[in-house]
Amino acid sequence: MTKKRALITGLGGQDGSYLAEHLLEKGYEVHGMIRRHSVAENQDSRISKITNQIETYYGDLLDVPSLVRIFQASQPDEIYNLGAMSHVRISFDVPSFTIQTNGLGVLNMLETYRTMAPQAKFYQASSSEMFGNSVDEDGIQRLTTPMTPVSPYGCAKLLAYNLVRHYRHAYKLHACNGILFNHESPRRGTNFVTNKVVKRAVEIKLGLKEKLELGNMDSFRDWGHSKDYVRAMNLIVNHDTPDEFIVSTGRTHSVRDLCDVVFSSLDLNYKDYVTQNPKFMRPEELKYLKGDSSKAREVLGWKPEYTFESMLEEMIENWKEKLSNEA
Ligand code: G4F
Repeated sequence: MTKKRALITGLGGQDGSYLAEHLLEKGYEVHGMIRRHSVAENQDSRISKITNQIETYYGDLLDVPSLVRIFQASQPDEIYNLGAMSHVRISFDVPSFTIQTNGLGVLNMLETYRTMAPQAKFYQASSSEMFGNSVDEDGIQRLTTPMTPVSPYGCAKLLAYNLVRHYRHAYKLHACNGILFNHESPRRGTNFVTNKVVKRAVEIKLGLKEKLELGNMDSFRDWGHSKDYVRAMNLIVNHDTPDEFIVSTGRTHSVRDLCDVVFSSLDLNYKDYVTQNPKFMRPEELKYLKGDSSKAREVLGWKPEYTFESMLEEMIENWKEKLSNEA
């Protein structure tokens, strides 16, 4: 039997790398787009163990000739568009770049898909940031909750979300949106709050650092594990009909709770170490996220394997292992 061919943009990121591993395990032929990084080692640090099993291409969502070349070479059956400017706070600093990459970049992907591989299935990495501060009366975001984004990142993701729906209806394409709530792992960048807190707490425990500076500690997030969420992406794209799905744990914690759990598990009190620095605040903050993923659970049979605590434990162990030689 011929193998299914998957094309992943954002291959070198947290989700791209876990998705590639998941699809290899499922017997796929995996192709992926990576962006050039001036430090070559950083370009493929998350995929170094699998580079000999996959095809990688340099490309960019804003460089249509590169997309055409990659579609021609990979002949995809499934396309996972995970490439993006993924940091919400930084999107306020580079709003134009963010709107171009996360909005126009998706249009470029959809046009290349429509013209070169319309028989393929398409997954778009949509985000809970699209909801902004909109929440139902019972404190939950669902597919019917209005979307009122509060960052350039969220605005661009909402444009992309609507483009995917439009292309599905207008051109009868199998194009899907996964609305993923926050998802983390040891591979998370250390400028996102979970891995920032975990890394610094372990450094403090080992005597390598003294303080942790954060922004808003009173926002709430629905945090899951990236490994669980990439499984959902594959289920979403392979569902009979192209559709929208929320992927979330249904539990929410504040940044303060996060600090408490992480520092306590190292026998430390976060209050002794954490200070607030306005530098890490956002001009407008999304205050609260808790997603209803019942459709993904019922229709796709998806459920997360990690809990908030087991995910953080894995991240703590990762930093203990990496940093213990430096102590
Ligand atoms: O970890 P964060 O930067 O994630 P954020 O902004 O929620 O975005 C992530 O989740 C989205 C899904 O909703 C994705 F679409 C997006 O790509 C990304 O993966 O911040 C989480 C919370 C925020 O409320 C932030 O204000 O933590 C707060 N926070 C407090 N201090 C901080 C810090 N965030 C960061 N990054 N750094 C801080 O020092």
